[in-house]
Amino acid sequence: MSPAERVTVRRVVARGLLLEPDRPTETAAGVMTTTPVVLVDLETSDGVVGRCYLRSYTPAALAALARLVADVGELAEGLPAAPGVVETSLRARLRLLGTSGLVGMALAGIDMALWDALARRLGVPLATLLGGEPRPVPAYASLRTMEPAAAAAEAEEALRAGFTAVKLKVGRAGLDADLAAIRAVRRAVGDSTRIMVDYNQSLSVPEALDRIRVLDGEGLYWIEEPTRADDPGGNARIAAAARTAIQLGENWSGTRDMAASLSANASDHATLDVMRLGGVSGWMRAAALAEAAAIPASSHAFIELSAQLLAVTPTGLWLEYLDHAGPLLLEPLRIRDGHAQPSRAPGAGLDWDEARVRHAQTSR
Ligand code: SMN
Ligand code: MG
Repeated sequence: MSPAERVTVRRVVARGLLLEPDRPTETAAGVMTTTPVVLVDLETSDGVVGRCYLRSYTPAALAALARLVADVGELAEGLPAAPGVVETSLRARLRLLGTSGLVGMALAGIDMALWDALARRLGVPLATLLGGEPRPVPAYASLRTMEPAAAAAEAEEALRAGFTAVKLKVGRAGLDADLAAIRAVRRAVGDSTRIMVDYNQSLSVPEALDRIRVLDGEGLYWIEEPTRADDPGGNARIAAAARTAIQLGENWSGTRDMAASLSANASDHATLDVMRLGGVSGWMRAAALAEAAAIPASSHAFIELSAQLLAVTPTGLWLEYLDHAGPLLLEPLRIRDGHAQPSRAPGAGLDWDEARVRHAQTSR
């Protein structure tokens, strides 16, 4: 039996934190003034600790997600610390409950932490363990504000930080409001900067078809989630009618959702969310689907892990820079010349600044 096989899962510790970012994140689906995250520490029998974090999107689900990670983690205790073995075992034991939603997120957290532990044990960055190398990855700045003047100012900040592409959230009001924000950002960044927009599923298909006739004249790089993410047919109608590329994927719960969307030709780009897809294991399966479909794959949030994973994604394109856990890290992800610089330390670069974690725990 190899040393890696002798190593087992000793315990999983989950800590729920409600972070207060320096500015809220505004979307057509609402304003997020806090960032609910679950820190996952997975200890193995040889003392190596794999780490990751999850997001529950709303404080209402934070305690439940943290508890699920801890309880599902108990089911993994004693199993070989091998992601594939643990995933197979846990999915089998949770089959009657179902493994989407919060359960899927908890399973993804355990998978991410196991892969981190594996890379730490072998002393290599995750990208290296997966057969690549931690190379710089082009990144776009995901703007948090939607109001025209504020978004324009934030976009200028992004350019000063070296980004060459920005994403603007739209869809909270009518087309005129969308255009006012798009044109304010365009004036701020000029014609050489790429502008993506994100509707966060806020439009009906007819409304999306109507707006896109005008948006096609705005020189946008992509239009993200114009309508419900669980309507591949509706998105396919929009993608067929639009001249601008359509982006989908952050809400694919696993690779079955992704396969259904790809077979419906629902989008021109794919967004990969490492938590929703089922962790590193799910991402690698999704990356293979994207290659088979010859569709560009960009990341959603989870910037540190995504920077490692995009380095080994055949059709990998953009990293979405939307930082959530950076204030808790000893080494936040660095951006240079518009590129994310994946950690070259063993694992995925997620080491907590425990003093800041404690402060975050007490400051609520
Ligand atoms: C988004 C989703 C959830 C929270 C913040 C932002 C947005 C994105 O859809 O693509 O970042
Ligand atoms: Mg989005």
